[in-house]
This record gives sequence, C-alpha cells and structure tokens, in this order.
Amino acid sequence: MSTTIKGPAPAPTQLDGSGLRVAIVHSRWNKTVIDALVAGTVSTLKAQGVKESNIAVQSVPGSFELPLACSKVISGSHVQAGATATDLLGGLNLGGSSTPSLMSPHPTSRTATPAPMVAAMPHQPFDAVIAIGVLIKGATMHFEYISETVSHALMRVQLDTGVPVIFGVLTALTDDQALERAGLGRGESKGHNHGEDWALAAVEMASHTRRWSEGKF
Ligand code: DLZ
Repeated sequence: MSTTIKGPAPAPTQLDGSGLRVAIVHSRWNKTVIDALVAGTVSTLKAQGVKESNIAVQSVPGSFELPLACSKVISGSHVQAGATATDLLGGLNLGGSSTPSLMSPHPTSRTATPAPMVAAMPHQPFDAVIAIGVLIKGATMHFEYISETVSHALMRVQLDTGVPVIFGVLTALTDDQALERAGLGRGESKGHNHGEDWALAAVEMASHTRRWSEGKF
C-alpha cells in the first residue's frame, strides 16, 4: 500500500475524450525518458477515448523550443480546420462554382462528394496540447535558465491562446529522478509514468474549456 499523500485526485466526473483532438509536442533531449513519457501519454489518451487519428505527435530538438512549437501547432490547427471547412463547402459545390480547390488532389474531378484526402483532413483545432520535455540538471546554469523560461512561456501560450497547454516538462536533479518519473526507475520501484497524469489533465482541461466557452458550468 502506498504511503504517499502526493498526486492528483481523480476527476469528479467521468472523462470522455472521444470528441477531442490533442497534440503532443515533445523534445528529443534525454530520449529514453521522453519515449516512455510519450508512450504513457498516448496510451492514456486512448484509454480516455481519444481517437488515434485525433492525436498528433510533433518533436523539437530541446525543451527550449517547446513554447514556440506549441504556439505554432495551435495556430496552425486553426488554419487547417478553416481550410478544411472551406474546402468541404467547395466540395459540396453549393453555389455552382466550378473553381477548383487547391487542396484537392483531383481538382477537376470535384463532385458533390468531397475527395478522400479532404474528408480525412482534420476539421477541428486542437482542444489541448501536451508539452513534454526532460531537463536534467548539469554542471552549468543551463538547467535553471531553461526550466524557468520554458515554464513561464508555456503558461503564456495557454493564456494567450485559450487552449490548455499541459506542463509535461520534468525538471530533475538527477538521471534517477527523471527515470522514476517515467516509470523506468532502476531501484526497487520503477516509479510512475507522469505521462499518464498529463493525458488525464489534457482530457479534463479540454472538456472543461469547451464547456466553459459555451457558458456552461
Ligand atoms: C542545451 C541543453 C541542455 C544543456 N540540457 C537540456 C536538457 O536537459 N533537456 C532539454 O530538453 N534540452 C536541453 N538542452 C537543449 C535546449 O533545450 C535547446 O534545445 C538548445 O539550447 C537550442 O535552443
């Protein structure tokens, strides 16, 4: 039996991720730990009902790159959703216009049925983004500067965009601390994969944000 009082309590209501679209943006520094965290995140998202086709995984070199990447992924998904909506309307040929769409693989063969590529295009922006990085303290001040900057910047991205950005950046003082937080501990206990918690936080915050945006409380 666990003796710790740490950790998140379960969400007060049942979570349903089936209508959500989620992006994972991860760095590639300390890849062993990153890979385990991303795997834990993806499997818990799926367990919460998020469809595999609605999970996008993008990578960047290091944690310092995460805030800009998250910001661009969010804005790009709005562009993508807008383009899909416009193209679908074009595909329906409502106004009788024969102007071909640039997004169609077969622009001249448009009929009332949208082309397959267009039908497969995501039509909704991301409901949440999970930023995953692993910072491990070294001999210099790099760790302090990057941890501080990235934490503030990720908060800014979520407040500026209104899209939940889940803070999946481990700031570990040792390799062992990082491994334990990815369920890869070398000691008696393997620890706990924090990616699972981040996935739950993403589904909960995405659901809340949608509801709150509609004025429902
Ligand atoms: C440079 C650096 C160092 C020293 N340590 C880490 C780390 O532990 N985790 C991490 O994600 N990234 C590290 N980086 C790379 C920076 O985040 C960044 O990618 C580079 O400084 C280029 O902007």
